[in-house]
Amino acid sequence: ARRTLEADGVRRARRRLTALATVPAFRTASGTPPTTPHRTLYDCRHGTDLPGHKVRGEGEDPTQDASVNRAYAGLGATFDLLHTEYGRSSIDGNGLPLTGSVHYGEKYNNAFFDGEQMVFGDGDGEIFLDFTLAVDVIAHELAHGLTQYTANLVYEGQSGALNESVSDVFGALVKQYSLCQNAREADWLIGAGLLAPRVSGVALRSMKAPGTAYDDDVLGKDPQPATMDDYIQTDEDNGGVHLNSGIPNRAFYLLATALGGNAWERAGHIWYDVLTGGELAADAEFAEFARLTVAAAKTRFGAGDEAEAVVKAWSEVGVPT
Ligand code: ASN
Ligand code: ZN
Repeated sequence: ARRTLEADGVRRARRRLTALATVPAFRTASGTPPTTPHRTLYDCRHGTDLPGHKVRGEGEDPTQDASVNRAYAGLGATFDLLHTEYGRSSIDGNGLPLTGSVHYGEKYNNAFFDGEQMVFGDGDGEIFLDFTLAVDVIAHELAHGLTQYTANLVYEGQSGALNESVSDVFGALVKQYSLCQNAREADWLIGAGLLAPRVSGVALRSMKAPGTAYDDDVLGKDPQPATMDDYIQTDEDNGGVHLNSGIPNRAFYLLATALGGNAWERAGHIWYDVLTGGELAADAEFAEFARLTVAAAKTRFGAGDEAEAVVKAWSEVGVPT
């Protein structure tokens, strides 16, 4: 049987997200949201108690632990894109402190956001390596927090696949932003460098060509569909949220590369506007999200190239607008 990236702990954690509203916001003395991040990193020392032992606070020097420093930098890069490009202070828009824990569990083959913080496993070294190695994976987990505070997409079926896809989109944008890569230079891979050397593959997922990221004896073949024709109906993985996300992922890739330039500028803005605009239902299906991206493109850029390119991108993956 194929290994699944879904972890029971993640599913449990996702169910207690209602507690989020009680997380206190961090404010500056003046009452305005901060323009710099407030990061705290913890080391689980291979246990599963969260958050673990505090190892690096905001503004503190790098530690001896590369996982800690990579997570610290990845959280910073995500804060930076949100703030600089979208004018948002942290994932809640109000300077929420960012917490990450590394070395979670023994050879833990995943990373997740538990409703309050990011958690990163070391990987088992056979299939996956340390999950802090990929900045897009760090940003992916943090973007689950962004979604939680905004559209709050239900983690099931099509809305769950949109939730996953939004995390991949912001993961890719943070990676491109931190590498200064435009849409046509980027590889559009999620988690490149995370697969152990013995695995035949290049990444966890490909937004450009979903279904082609790996093909391996142990891991199986990348199961993601790239169009609605291949949409997967399944009871596993909350209705295939990590599978069907390939469809909106590819729509974003098609839009960003058709427009050219930096993906976080026009394509990213359109997606950000839909996610945060208040019109997207928590249980939205692909078609509703798609329709709202067309409307957002027109609102932000007028009825020109952008809106037309949005319609074309969704149409290529079989989603009506
Ligand atoms: N890394 C996965 C994610 O963020 C964890 C999960 O939900 N299975 O989607
Ligand atoms: Zn995810």
